[in-house]
Amino acid sequence: MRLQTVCFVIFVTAVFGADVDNETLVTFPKDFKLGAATASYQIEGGWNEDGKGVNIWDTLTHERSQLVVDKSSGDVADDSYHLYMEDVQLLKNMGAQIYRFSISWARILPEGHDNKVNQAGIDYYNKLIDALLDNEIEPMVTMYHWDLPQTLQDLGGWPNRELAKYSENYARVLFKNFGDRVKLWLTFNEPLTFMDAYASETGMAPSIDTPGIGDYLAAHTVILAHANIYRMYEREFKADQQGEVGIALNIHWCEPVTNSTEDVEACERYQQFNLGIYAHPIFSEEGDYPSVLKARVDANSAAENYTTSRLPKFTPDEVDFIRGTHDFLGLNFYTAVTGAGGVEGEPPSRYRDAGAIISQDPDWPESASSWLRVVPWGFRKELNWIANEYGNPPIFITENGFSDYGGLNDTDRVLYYTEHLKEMLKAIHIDEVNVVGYTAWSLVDNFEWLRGYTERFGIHEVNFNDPSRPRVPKESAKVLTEIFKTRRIPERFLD
Ligand code: GBH
Repeated sequence: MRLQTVCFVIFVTAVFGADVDNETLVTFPKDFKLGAATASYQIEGGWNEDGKGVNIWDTLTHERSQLVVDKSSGDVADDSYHLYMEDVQLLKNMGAQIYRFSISWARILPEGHDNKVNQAGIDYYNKLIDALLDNEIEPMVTMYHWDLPQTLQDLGGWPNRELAKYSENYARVLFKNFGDRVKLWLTFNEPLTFMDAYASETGMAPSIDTPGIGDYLAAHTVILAHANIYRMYEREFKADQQGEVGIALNIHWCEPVTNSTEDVEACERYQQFNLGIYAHPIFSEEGDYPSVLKARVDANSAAENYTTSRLPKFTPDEVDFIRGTHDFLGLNFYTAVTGAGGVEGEPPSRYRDAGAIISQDPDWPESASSWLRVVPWGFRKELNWIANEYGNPPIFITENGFSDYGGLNDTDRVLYYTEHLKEMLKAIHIDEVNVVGYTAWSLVDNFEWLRGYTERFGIHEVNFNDPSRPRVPKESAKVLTEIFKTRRIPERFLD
């Protein structure tokens, strides 16, 4: 940020920031959008119905089911392929303004390529989108939430750079068919998570063990794919459709274990290696990967006797092409970690390249998920870090949520939501971070990837033993309903 801007921001904050009254502080801004989120493979089922092609999660759950803790699959899941009207009804009951869902690539393009479009897939999403709009719920569409068509995996998956072109062709089919009604698009969900699917043979699909190499190749293709899609929308659709295109990135806040320079810098590197790897090329003014990422991967590669760096390079033209390809930043925020200076992890690996010892504070409250502890203040800090690093872009909270082992009386989840929303409102009203919307993860209990149906993130309970998959509101759904309808944090949750 330029010095003038910094001074202006300090001045504005000093004059207005401190002056937020208590009522404003717990109230959502007028245009702020509230709703809930899901993803295709986690809820749809209908895995082989009406011409859908096979994707990498079908393959993993069918052929390597030992990787899923309860050996379950998304074959039926919440059966939203048939029961989508029930999902719409839940959203309507809650007073949700927006629903974030994802489209199954292989349901639209069974073989991954755009030569063959599956009309039944188009019809399904048309029905869902129309039902949402009939109920005044805005659709927000994720184009890719991890369910890659198997045919494209057979070509190498994301490390194959041709996928940047195939993604653009897929996205064009979506804009053509749905862009008249869908105005909010996310190209990718959590590329940080699915790049890791190329760093371990027991990780998410496709579970390929090429750490420190395949994961960086995947990231590189995804960034190019995102930019291709954004630029193609600009050229071919934007004037007509007037929509917005973003990307959903995930990050944990990193709290340095001490305030020593080593620990503070370790957390800074953590942010750059996990968020900056995607956000810097797209959202920063200078573009390209963060310099600390380039320097460290290049140096480690040389030290490990690789002639060329394990981190692919963008050409100057590519840097310019990618820079600025955003209308907003989607943020999935769940938890925090602690960071200390030091190097651990096997060479080669992204974890080792980052040069930070990452852990969690045992005092932070737990959830059912090993990685998720409850650290609401980390949310406010992360939002400020992003606003400061990338010039305060519009941020849409695309995911935020808590896991337990099930049950309607989910007091811990209620507390998770109210505390995180309060921290987010402080970031908005006191820190003037430009947060524009929030979708809770998740509308319904669903297939939690390698954790199967054991860890529950839903605000509605689903009985997966009942063929009719009944959805029942948990306490958290009731509290969020109250929040969505009153557009403020209820008095009883304020201290
Ligand atoms: C999101 O990922 C996903 O977008 C969503 O589909 C998912 O259901 C939701 O969160 C809840 O998990 O098992 O210790 O190896 C959140 C980021 C990245 C968290 C991968 C879990 C695996 C940790 N996730 N991570 S571990």
